[in-house]
Amino acid sequence: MKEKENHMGVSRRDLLGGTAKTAVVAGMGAVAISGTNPAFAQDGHQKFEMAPGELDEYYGFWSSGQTGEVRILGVPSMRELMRIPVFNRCSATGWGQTNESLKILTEGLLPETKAYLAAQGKVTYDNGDLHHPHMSFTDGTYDGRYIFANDKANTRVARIDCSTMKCDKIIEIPNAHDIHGMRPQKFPRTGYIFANGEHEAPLVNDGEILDDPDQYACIFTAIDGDEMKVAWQVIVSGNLDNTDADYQGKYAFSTSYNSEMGTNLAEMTENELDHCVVFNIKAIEEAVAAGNYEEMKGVPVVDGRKEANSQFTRYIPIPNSPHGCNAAPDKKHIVINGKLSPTVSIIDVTKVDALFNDNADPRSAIVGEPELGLGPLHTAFDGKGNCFTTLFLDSQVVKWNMDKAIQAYAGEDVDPIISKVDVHYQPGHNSTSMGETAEADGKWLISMNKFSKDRFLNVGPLKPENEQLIDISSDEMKVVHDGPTFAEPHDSIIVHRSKVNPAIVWDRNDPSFADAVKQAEADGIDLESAADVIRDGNKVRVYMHSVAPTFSLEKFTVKQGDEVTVYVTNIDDIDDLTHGFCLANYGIAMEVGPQATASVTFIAERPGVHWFYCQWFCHALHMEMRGRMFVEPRGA
Ligand code: K7E
Ligand code: CUA
Repeated sequence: MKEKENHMGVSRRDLLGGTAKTAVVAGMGAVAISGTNPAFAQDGHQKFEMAPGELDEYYGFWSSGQTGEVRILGVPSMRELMRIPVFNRCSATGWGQTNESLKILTEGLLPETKAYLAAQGKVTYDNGDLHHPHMSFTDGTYDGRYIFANDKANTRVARIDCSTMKCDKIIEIPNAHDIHGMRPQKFPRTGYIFANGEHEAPLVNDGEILDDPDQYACIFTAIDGDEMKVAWQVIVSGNLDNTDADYQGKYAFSTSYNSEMGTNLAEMTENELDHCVVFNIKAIEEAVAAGNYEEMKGVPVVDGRKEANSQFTRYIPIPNSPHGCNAAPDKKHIVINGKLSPTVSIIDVTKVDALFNDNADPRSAIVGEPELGLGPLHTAFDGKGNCFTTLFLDSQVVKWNMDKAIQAYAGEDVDPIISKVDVHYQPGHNSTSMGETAEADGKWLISMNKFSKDRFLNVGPLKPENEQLIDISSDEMKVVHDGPTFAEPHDSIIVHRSKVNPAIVWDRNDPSFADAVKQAEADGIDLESAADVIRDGNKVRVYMHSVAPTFSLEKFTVKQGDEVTVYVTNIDDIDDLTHGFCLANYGIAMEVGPQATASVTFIAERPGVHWFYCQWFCHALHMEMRGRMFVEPRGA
């Protein structure tokens, strides 16, 4: 586990007195993960409204779909706390423009992608489709190190460092197409990130094979989450959708639709049964260690297709085009959500060994298949034996009991369904507090609904989506809050705040600006006291530091056509004192957090006087925090 110093100095909050201390006195300071806390009780349901200054019990990490970022919300208040740019271009922070972010956005791209982008006059993509943010695990629960997230649009996986809450690595996945389902290994630790390539394509996709779907395949990928490198891949039959890992560290499970391997809707939905692919991690690791693989684009690839009959995979038939894949906190069951079937299928992981060792009938691992309603997509858990499944077509969430579903499947006359609640409208993912870990605590459920329709003021043809907060502390689920959000939070996780411990200011040794530190050393510059301009041919490096409300350089001069790099080091060392550097009419703006260095490179093609200013409000004299760049015209 990576440790970072948190600079727990004097904070503005401490100085302001009041709220934080009052909250501690009221019992919010150190919250046990389970049990009833009086600070969170409210008439008839759990308390979800936070008074001004009150802190939430949980961090929510939200995807944003085609927006490409990760969002942090406070749960249960549903207040949006922060946005973390990942696959998108962010005007406020300079993500996608600063040298530090461009390094992260470009270093993991494949050579052919770089060539494609270069032909577009770009160095990186500026869109993404981020569906699934999930935290790293140690021993079956969140460990607060990282958030991982997929990009379905451009086949990438990103990592967010939870000490800074900034993206620190992005890799493109070779051989696969369009990463969709993605989950971290739960045990013994993360470990691997399992990532599903959703769309099938020729294995060598160089144009040699085109309209010949028989030669297409899908790829399952295991990424080393510490190194952010692909460890191995498996070729599979059918399209891969969602995935999850067991609590034993033995298997990963992926839902797979289109077992027909069709390319249009009619073909893809023909079969009544599709499947869940089970990946045997040890068997794959042993084959890779023994050299029994094919290397493709530098990655070991093994053949786990149905017809290959290997020890790498098993295919459990599931009705029909299954979607969500959710490991229960009982550490024993995996719930596969039927989508086009009104059922979910329950896999008992203790019965999976026999599928590999004794070639048992794959369906023998199914121990329950309750019929829940129309369009089951995803299931979450309360840690008390109950499950919550979204019903897309019914616009409901159904609460059902795992044991009773298993008893009913065994022939007993019991009804596993406990209750249903209407949600508004068409839910996709749902998530419960700590629900994808062994520490599921059964307090809150978020239903992430694809349509809000009439729930909010009309804002034109494009409407927000609607995430509803549901109190699940009793058998009757209560919708207590509507939360409109912009496109498109597929998925979220709700992490107890005791698991997350972000830094207050940046660590001067943070690797994200190590290149700037190295360049400054080579130039003989001390970044923290810099006010220098270094000319190196037609390259100019401008070093300045900021301390509210000033930049250390009020002006600097370059020549038209120079390649200019501006390095700004924010030496303010207290919380919440971010500066910015915005160079007007040059299209440049970046955030510089306390104790961080940020840099940006541009060609000074515009002669004249150009103001730069701080665009993050930092001080009563923030407007005065500015300076001039003089650009001498060519030939002057
Ligand atoms: Cu169901 Cu991309 Cu997780 Cu959306 S996927 S709902
Ligand atoms: Cu510095 Cu605003």
